[in-house]
Amino acid sequence: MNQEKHLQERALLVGAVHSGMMKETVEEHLDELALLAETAGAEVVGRVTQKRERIDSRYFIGKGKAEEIVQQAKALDLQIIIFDDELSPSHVRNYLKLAETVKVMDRTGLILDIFRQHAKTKEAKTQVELAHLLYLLPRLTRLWTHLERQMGGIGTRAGAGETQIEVDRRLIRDRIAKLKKELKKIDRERATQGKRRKGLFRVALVGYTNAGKSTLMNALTGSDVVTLDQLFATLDTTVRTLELNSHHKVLLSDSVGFIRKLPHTLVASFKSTLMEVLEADLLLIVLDASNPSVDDHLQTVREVLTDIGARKKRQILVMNKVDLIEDGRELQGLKSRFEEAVFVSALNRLRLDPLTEVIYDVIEESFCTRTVFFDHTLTKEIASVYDDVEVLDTSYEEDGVHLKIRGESAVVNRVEKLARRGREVVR
Ligand SMILES: Nc1nc2c(ncn2[C@@H]2O[C@H](COP(=O)(O)OP(=O)(O)OP(=O)(O)O)[C@@H](O)[C@H]2O)c(=O)[nH]1
Ligand SMILES: [Mg+2]
Repeated sequence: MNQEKHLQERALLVGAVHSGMMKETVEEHLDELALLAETAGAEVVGRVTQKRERIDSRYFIGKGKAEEIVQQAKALDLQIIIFDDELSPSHVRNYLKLAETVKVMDRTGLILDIFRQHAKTKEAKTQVELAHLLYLLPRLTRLWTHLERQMGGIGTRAGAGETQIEVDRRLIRDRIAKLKKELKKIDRERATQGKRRKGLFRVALVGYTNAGKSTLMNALTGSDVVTLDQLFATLDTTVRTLELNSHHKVLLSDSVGFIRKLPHTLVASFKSTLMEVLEADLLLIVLDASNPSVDDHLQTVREVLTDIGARKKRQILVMNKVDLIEDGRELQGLKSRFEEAVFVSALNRLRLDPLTEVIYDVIEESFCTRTVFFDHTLTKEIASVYDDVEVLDTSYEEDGVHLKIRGESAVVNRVEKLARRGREVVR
């Protein structure tokens, strides 16, 4: 894939303001968009906000304002205008005509751009390409060559007409089908790997991008996941063993972060990376406690969890970066608002013990240890036990094979039933 970067490109940001939105919220949203733009390699030169109650069908904002913004960008010699909202295919088309040499991009395009730049592994690259093509497909028009330049990613073709577009559409659809197939294969491989680890309790770090998930992963497990003061530094899933104490270990996973208005095509295509979250027994929701938008971030994380079907999982809130909160009253305020949360500093390795203790408590609540026994002849059933739970001890007695097992209560109960039913059948 073409790794187009917007290096040295100077950008103007545009945010739409709806009635009832606080001024600070608007600014915080644009701060985030600026961070996204900078992560993608652009230099943010200016910001424009525009009151909007409804979306204009041609230019998203009113025509007059749209023309004004384009003029302003040209006068400042900027190369790119970035909208904080997703533009429809027809908005993009209209801006291509209006803005001519100045590129017009939306938030989704920008996020996809960062993902394309940061994808390193085959899995991430496949997922990002799929998301990008799904985004591109409805946006193909007669202005294809312009659009291609604007959206990047697929080889340049001069003078493309309608026929060419049809050909391109078909090529893209074929490619989408192929990528989906590849991802299915990756899913299957992951499923077999997952089976081998079934006995262990699984904890997943989830949260807003840049909250410090990877830093926490490294602090807890001594691994070396890359951490950066950038958005979406992590796009892959890493799983490591975390020893809570000499008797208990869990599997801890770190993966891609979430963001407000995360493009739906990305959520859909990152299914295999997010599998670890879906299969976890416990989620640690990591938040940057020092960020003024922390409430919004939590809300977003919950929305994405709902979207992927993981909302009902057991959760612990982890308020990270407490070292950055200098005002004692502010910290106290947060602590009383988020009573259940564990406050830590992953970077300074502060208060990590209380966190591992909370994880341990959850395991104790939901896991149990029991001894079950199977008739000697039930070899297939006995083998299946090893797949489902942790076997702490095995002894061969006259009346059968005794297994001391440990696992989630529901699974342990199921194994016990299997043993009982098996013995009845044998008799
Ligand atoms: N001051 C302070 N900075 C932290 C803390 N934890 C993480 N950071 C910094 O925050 C930035 C982001 O950290 P990461 O661990 O990469 O965050 P992430 O949640 O994995 O982010 P993505 O993978 O990009 O979604 C880095 O510059 C870290 O050094 C902390 O407790 N205190
Ligand atoms: Mg990370």
